[in-house]
Amino acid sequence: MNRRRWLAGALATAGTAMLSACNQAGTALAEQARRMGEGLTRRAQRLVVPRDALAPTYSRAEISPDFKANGSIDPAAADYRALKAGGFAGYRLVVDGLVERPLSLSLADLRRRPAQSQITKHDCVEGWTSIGEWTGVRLETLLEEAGLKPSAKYIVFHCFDALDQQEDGDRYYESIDLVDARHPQTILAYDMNGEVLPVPHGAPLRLRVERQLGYKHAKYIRRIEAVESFAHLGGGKGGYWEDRGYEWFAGI
Ligand SMILES: Nc1nc2c(c(=O)[nH]1)N[C@H]1C(S)=C(S)[C@@H](COP(=O)(O)O)O[C@H]1N2
Ligand SMILES: [Mo]
Repeated sequence: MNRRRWLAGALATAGTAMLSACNQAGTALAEQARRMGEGLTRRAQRLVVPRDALAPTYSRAEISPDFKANGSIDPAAADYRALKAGGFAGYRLVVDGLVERPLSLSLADLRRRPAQSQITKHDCVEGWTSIGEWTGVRLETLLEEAGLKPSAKYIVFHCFDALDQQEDGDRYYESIDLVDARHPQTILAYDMNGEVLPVPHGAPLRLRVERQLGYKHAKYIRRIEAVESFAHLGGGKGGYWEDRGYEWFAGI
């Protein structure tokens, strides 16, 4: 965190210095440096706002007509395909691990719990954003019901999909800490833009963790596990993309 903030500040300063040095010439390079500094400064500013601050929300009119679907868009796993063929009637969300009362909930069960909607901007590291409306149940509601044990430190999301679409491929997973898990905008979404969540966007259930970059928003969730450490899962870095070099903390 500190190193990143320092780097952002240093680059922003370099950008400004370059801008004044090239002021006369007004080169495209200086303009590029200035814009780069601005982008980094904005991210650095958002990183210093309190972790529980709300992500910005938008109006219905601002919803993207063509929200991009990214990563897995139609999992090939046999268990997923069987559930999809049955309209997800047989789907159960399992909540287990370091909890007092493990849960197994159907989509109807989830829809019976208090619903929350939010219109937010999704921010992917690949450099695109889209605005969408998400409706679902707060993760905190389910964690309260299950009763976290005091040793629980992280919440892990186990997904149905493997990006290589192989039955024995590494399945997507993600993890967040309890600050993000309890954040008021952290929901398990079953609807998108007022319709049932479509398969390309993670049907039947996906995470929205609005203060984090796109890859933290696990789609196709099959199981939520409370853990003390994620060192024993996958490559040990806390997520599918983290195991391949992405940062675990992707706060925005
Ligand atoms: N299970 C699963 N979740 C995932 C992914 C994925 O490939 N599989 N891709 C991630 C990435 S990189 C992004 S940007 C978002 C894309 O969500 P979208 O398809 O609704 O745009 O999902 C994230 N969650
Ligand atoms: Mo992404």
